[in-house]
Amino acid sequence: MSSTLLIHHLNDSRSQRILWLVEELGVPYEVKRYERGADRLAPKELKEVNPLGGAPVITDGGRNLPESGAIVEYIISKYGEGRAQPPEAGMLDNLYFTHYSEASLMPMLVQQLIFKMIPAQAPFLIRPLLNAIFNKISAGFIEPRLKLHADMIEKHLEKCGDWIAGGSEPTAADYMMVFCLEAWGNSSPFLLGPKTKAYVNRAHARPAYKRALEKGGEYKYAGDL
Ligand SMILES: N[C@@H](CCC(=O)N[C@@H](CS)C(=O)NCC(=O)O)C(=O)O
Repeated sequence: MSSTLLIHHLNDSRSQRILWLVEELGVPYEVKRYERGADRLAPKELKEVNPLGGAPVITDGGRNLPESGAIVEYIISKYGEGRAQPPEAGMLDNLYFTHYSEASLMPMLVQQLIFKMIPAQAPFLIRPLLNAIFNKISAGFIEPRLKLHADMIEKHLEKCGDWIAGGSEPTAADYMMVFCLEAWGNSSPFLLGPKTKAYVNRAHARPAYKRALEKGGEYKYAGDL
């Protein structure tokens, strides 16, 4: 059994968070790459390390750990050597945004994506009807809520400085939030404010982020906003 941290990485996915983190921290690691199928789902081999079949997963000390938030917290606490820690004044922001990213924001973004996918995948003849229905639901239900999220994030970024917890380097909250904002920016950037876009681009400019892209291969959310 290898004693090196192993990152199970799926293209165009949340596992890019983990590659960015380990590159920032300088943690030795290996990558096992998985490719999405034509249906955009993960290949069945990922089920060997995660019964739910999704990425990311890490293998460390003979144990598999899925769930990106858990992985980010685990790696920072086990391998961080004091790095990626928020200043005391930013502890609550770090905690809040680390969990908000997957618990509140991603479900809204996934819902929006599904509402776009349903008409696109429907039989040609009923597509216009479904488009009209789902666009109406989206405009009335999802977009006003996403606007609340976008405004809250923008307001926070107006006051926190470069990184969410107010320190001089990214913390768990940033590793978690940047992926959400990249995915959001890729599908409907118009709601995102200027500070939010600059924040994502700041992450993209970091040498460790660029090294992570080289290690991970295809990642369709890497474009600046
Ligand atoms: N909350 C989980 C979500 C995991 C997840 O949905 N991963 C996506 C990639 S971004 C995935 O593996 N999708 C392909 C599939 O489920 O087949 C996490 O943060 O790790």
